[in-house]
Amino acid sequence: MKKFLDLGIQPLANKYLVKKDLVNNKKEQFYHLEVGFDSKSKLVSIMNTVPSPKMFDNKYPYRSSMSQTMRNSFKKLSKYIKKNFKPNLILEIGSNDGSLVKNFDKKKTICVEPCKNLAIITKKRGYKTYAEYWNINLANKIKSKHKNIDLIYSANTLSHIANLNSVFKSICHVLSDDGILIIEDPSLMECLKKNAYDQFYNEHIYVFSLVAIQNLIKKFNLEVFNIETLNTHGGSIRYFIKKKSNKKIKISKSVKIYLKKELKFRIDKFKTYIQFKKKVEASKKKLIDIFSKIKKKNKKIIGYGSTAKSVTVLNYCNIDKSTIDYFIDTTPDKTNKYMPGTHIFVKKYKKTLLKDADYIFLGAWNFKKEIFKKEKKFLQKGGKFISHIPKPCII
Ligand code: JHZ
Repeated sequence: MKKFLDLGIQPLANKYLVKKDLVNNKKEQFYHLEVGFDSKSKLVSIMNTVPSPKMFDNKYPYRSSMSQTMRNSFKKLSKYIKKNFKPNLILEIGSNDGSLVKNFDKKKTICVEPCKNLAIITKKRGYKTYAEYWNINLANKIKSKHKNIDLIYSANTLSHIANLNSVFKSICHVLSDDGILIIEDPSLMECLKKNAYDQFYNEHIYVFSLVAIQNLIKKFNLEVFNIETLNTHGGSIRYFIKKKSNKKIKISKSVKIYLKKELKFRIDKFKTYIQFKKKVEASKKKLIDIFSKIKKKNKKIIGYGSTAKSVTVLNYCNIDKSTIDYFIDTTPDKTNKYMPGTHIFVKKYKKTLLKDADYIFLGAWNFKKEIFKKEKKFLQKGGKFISHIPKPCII
């Protein structure tokens, strides 16, 4: 693993603090966020990992159902799965608050979600839910209780697990021979193109490319047979994977096409990452410059969407509550709390709060379209957003 980027000392991106923590001067956990490239496997990953139980516990705040974009994306996918694969039994790894499984029959769906506060949601809705981490022990347990799992789905989860060999071994163990594995995670090429360095934080241990996924899964006699590119989370890839022994499914042209694009982009070369690092450092300077010019004019800035990504940006660029008064967010477990590291307060989203601001920092830049539609009036009245993607600018 060769290091190419240093994003400084960072707090855990989803560890929100309450007032008592600040009063008692509670010690937050920090880690050094460095990103590296493995020239053999072509994997890009953070270099200092945090143990899963420290990140995914019984207070995990992120909920995938908080955006219309994600709800629509899951609904569309569920229709596609039903039509094309007609699965007997679906297993979702990292089911979060059930935004995908709610589109499927309770009797035909199994959830795996280690965050107990989220697992309880799908359990209460009647879905069989294992509130455990995905590993071979759990795979054994599931295999002994459920037969013929022919579809496994996992969105924005596998990139959060350090031991990928254990991940794929466990998947192969439970997936039927003619079963399908669908995984979905941010695309490395999109991340590099958009200069989205904030895709790196303690939970995003990996940002995958097709090249790296292919290298990883071939050891397990798995192969990608189709690729879909998505606009979600700043540009994601949906990989459709099968066992090599299953000859009934043909490999779609989409795989070769995407691979060609990645290689043309030189995703497999260390030099590409050195160029990225330079762009990231320039982006930091520019963003700090934009903020300081606005503050010199005594204007008020608030943040919109208290994302894990914005925790990376704010801590990397040393932007704190002297610059951003507060954030607004719709997530119940983030509001009335303080953001990790910077301790910027998060208020419950209310449209009227926007009137209060001269500028809004777009923490949830990946939902720009949805948010701009929702806040049309603010924009029409001359309200300005600040975004750091793809380049720091005022919109
Ligand atoms: P969003 C999380 O990352 C963490 P984050 C995790 N590690 C991961 O991989 C991705 O998700 C998938 C709010 N919001 O999805 C809700 C509004 O307030 O970009 C969320 O707090 N109003 C699991 O945190 C945040 O913005 C809105 O209208 O970077 C969006 O977070 C909308 C649309 C969102 O993920």
